[in-house]
Amino acid sequence: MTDIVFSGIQPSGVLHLGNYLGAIKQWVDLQKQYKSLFCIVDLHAITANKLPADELRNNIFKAAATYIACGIDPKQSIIFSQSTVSGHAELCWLLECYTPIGWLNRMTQFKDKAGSDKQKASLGLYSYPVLMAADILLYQTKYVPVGDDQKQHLELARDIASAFNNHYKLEHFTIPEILILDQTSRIMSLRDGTNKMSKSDPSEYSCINLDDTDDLIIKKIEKAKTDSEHGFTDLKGRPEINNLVNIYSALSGSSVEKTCEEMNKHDMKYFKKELAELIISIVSPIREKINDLLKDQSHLHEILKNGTEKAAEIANQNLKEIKNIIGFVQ
Ligand code: AQP
Repeated sequence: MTDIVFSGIQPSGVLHLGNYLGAIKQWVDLQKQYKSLFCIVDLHAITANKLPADELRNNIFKAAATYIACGIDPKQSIIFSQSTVSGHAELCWLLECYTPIGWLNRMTQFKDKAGSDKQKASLGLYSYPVLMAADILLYQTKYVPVGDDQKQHLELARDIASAFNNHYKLEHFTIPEILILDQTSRIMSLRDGTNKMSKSDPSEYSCINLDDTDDLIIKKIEKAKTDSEHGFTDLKGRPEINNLVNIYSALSGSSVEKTCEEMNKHDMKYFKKELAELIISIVSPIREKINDLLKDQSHLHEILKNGTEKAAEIANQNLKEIKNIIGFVQ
């Protein structure tokens, strides 16, 4: 059996440069080598801030368009939305019954996202990592390409898979492995280099969205927080400039050392101009392709429906085996 790659992004907003560099960029390469499923994880998107229905629907189509615009080929990979394959929610319930509450209490993302009043957070936000484990284990996934923030959730998915296998003394679930790109595993906010770039950041200038206009990108980079008086010799203790150099180096393919050496010959204004141009050279063609694809929503819908059919076939077979192992009469 060929190894399976699975990953997903929440349609909780417009996808950004962090999503691209931390996740999607490696999906594009992996799809050539492995059977790949790229999911729009809409069930996850209702665990915290619930968007109006029309906005969520638009975000789902936009996420599909973004995957394709970034280079995911629907002929090669399975693109679909999570809520259209009922096996995700079904397996989530089954796995919850093998997951001790103590394991969930350790999850730092819940602590961050629940805010100060945890009693008001939804049960869905609390059990989010079990749904993520179900997403992965449903397809007997071998590799999960994600950003650094998902490391703890992936460890939990491995623990849950092992707990199930050990309980029935068999090797049913493939134990998934995380794939993280060292350099770009955590792209930080342009306004605060200690926080990750995030769709839900209230500051518009914290994030480069993949549908930003060229002018907006220039503005966001001009406004990006830096400490211009220090040059590029030592980046230690300078999270904002470190982040910008990291983005420059990831997009240009030049090492951080080389980038610093080159930029040391110039001032911060020059660096920001070069960085904005580089980002535009990557984001502008993506934005144009997204806008093009969005003109034909029924075509995007067809791609998603086709993906659902293929994903459900794998999921249903696995679910049948899991239910049989547990002892359900079907
Ligand atoms: N800043 C980032 N740097 C590197 N990778 C990132 N990812 C997200 N932000 C960064 C990776 O993108 C994939 C999808 O993440 P997600 O959007 O489903 O959830 P998230 O990590 O919670 O992202 P956001 O932007 O912060 O969303 P909201 O604000 O809605 O919660 C994952 O592989 C993630 O690691």
